[in-house]
Amino acid sequence: MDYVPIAEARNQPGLRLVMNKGVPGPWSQSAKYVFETKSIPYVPVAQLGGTPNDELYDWTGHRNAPIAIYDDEPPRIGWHEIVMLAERLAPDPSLLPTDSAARAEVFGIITEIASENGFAWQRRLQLIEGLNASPDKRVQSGGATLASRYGFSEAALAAAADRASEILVMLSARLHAQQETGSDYFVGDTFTAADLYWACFSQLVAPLDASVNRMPGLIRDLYDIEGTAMAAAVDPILLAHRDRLYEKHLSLPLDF
Ligand SMILES: N[C@@H](CCC(=O)N[C@@H](CS)C(=O)NCC(=O)O)C(=O)O
Repeated sequence: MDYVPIAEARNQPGLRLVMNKGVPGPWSQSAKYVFETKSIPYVPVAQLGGTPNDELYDWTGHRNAPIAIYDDEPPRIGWHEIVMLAERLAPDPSLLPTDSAARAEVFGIITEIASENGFAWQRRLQLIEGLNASPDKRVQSGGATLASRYGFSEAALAAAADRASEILVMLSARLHAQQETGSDYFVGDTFTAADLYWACFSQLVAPLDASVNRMPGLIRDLYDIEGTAMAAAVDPILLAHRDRLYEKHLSLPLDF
């Protein structure tokens, strides 16, 4: 990704998208694909995980990613507001069903995957534990920063595997039920934001192969759950769905 320096990006009109640099952070990757799917051009800007990002804070009031800044509108940081911005800028192709009940299902699914205390939140608590255990002081310091930003505690960590597994089981049950009705997608029979978010967040249990995902080895090892108690919750249908989504709807290799 050819990131544009903050000083340059902040004076430009149009869409600027701040993303985690150097790792396929799933919130950032999802935001990237949301805009890409709709062919909305953006200026890519880098956020460095686990660091203060003071220049970013000075511009947007935020230190993490993603952040979508459109013209002189307020920065958008949550997945929902980012999806809604994209839907406004380019309604076609829509990533949301036209039917309200189906839309509620899409939002509910992404909430379970990506919102506070959802699947990825739990996985991040586990990743932070891994970073804290590193002998490398810089890695440890990054872990400490993330711990303070994202609600790390021993009690939260202790509950993380069960909470994350429960959500994975819900997602796979849903895919099985959909398949029985003849659909290859989470909601209805078209590609929606729920599929897009799952594809990106699935990396947190099964990162894509190094041939299409050149992520740092340390983070890859932390993302990978093979051999852990959570592995049983990853029904093969979840990964088959993800693979199909990248094949049909999302560009590879991953770019970060
Ligand atoms: N605000 C986003 C979530 C953003 C988020 O959790 N970002 C994390 C992804 S791991 C991040 O940038 N972490 C690196 C850091 O805080 O330095 C949303 O609610 O959709």
